[in-house]
Amino acid sequence: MKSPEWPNRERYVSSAEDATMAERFQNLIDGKWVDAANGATFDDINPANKTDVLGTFPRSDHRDADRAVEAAKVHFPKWRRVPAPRRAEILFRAAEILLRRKQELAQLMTREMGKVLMESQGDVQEAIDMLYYIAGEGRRLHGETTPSELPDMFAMTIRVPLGVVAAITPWNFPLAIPIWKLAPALVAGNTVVFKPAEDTPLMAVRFVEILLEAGLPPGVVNIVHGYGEEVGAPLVRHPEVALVSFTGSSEVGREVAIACAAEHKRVSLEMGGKNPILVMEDADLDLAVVGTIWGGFETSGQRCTAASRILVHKKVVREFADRLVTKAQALRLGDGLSPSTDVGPIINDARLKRVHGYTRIGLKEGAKLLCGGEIYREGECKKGFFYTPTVFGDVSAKMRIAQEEIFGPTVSLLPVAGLEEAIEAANSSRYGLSSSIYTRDINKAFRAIESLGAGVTYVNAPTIGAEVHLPFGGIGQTGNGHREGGWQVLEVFTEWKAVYVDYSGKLQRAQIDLGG
Ligand code: UN1
Repeated sequence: MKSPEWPNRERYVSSAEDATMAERFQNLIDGKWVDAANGATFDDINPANKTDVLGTFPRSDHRDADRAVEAAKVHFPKWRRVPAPRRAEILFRAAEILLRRKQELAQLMTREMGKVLMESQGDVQEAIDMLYYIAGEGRRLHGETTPSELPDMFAMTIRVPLGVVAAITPWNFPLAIPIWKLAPALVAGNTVVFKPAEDTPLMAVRFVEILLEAGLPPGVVNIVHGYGEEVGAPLVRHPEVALVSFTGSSEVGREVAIACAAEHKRVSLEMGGKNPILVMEDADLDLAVVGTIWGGFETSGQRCTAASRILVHKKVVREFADRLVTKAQALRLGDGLSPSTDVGPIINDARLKRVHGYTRIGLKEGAKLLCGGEIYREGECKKGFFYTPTVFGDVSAKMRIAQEEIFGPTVSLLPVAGLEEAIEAANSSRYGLSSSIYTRDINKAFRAIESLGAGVTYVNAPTIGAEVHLPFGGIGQTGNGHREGGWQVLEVFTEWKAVYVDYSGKLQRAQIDLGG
């Protein structure tokens, strides 16, 4: 079978001096912390200060993936027999530990991936919320009962686990997204091989340590660190992996899906977004501006839910643009641990260059750069990967900057003549994750709710901030029909089994005995 073509990325390699100071971390396989089979390592770098190395981590390959899957497979029969309420108690206890350690973990998260402390606190809180919510499912995991067409026959459905789950997670929500996957996987009785993003391996280690402290038996969750093309790809292809749950780019997601198709395995994909905000002529413009700032520039725009296309009614577009630019220019870039920082760095140098590349593309396409558009190297920022919050005006729906996911602090303004045109432009994207409309007109709001092609729609609120007990996911090239969050996530991590119990004591033939 052709191996997936995982995109190669440039990576920052620290000097030998940095590396000797850094703590050395390991994979977790069958309850034991171990090096990669090949002994190779990579560095975990603070994007606000590239001389700050958080640790070195194993650069695993297919041998480590094999071992981790083998361990998860061995522990599956025992783990699935632990009653679901007991499995859930472990998640509940993990939530309690996270709550106690929230500040410390948030600080570490900011150091590891850059977003401002308040947002890291939000990430840890989202993880806590999900653990509590899914822990409740331990006493539900509902199936159904339904009448049989035959007498003395009991019919019901139950949920059963799938087996070994591979969880491949991104760096932008280093705790919340792994927990979106691991919590439902575990409550349902699956065992896990967890491949965290190579940009945030330390948060993954801390989280799994907490699960162990909360009482998770060894071998139920295994971690393999490393790069997608080296350890992610063999993990996805491994025949003993029953389900792959992946969050990342649409390009890699496609390769994951193709590899899963070859083995007929279930795959849940959560991928890109190009999320629109519609600003109608009757909108509260101040509210729409602060919503755009929050949705477009938080996490430096590095969210799959980030607002990146703002479709503004022509009558108010100039005023909206002026207010937005004033606010965007006032945002202070810096280390996310500093209380004066509004926007932190981009995750790494390759991503920074990519974001800047889109500014060049926008200019070439004829969009008007209203602010930002620069790699920022002032003062302390010269040690990291910073990009100035960027607003493009006069953007049309077909331009690449209005179609492609930039995953950076770049917002495009598209003037529109009214609601119908705004909806049409919004839906001209290949993605469909989040969406929003600012209006005071209830009719327009409901028209948008009904018509926007997205898995999530907000009214008078930005595109980010989904809560854990509602289904999260998108249409088009954002996903493949599955949802995370809500009870709906259980549809990913369980199989349905239909059960018939015949208490008649004789052979009963459905469709035949009672047929006319
Ligand atoms: C993501 O960007 O990958 O709604 C997830 C939000 C967050 C989750 C974002 N709760 O923005």
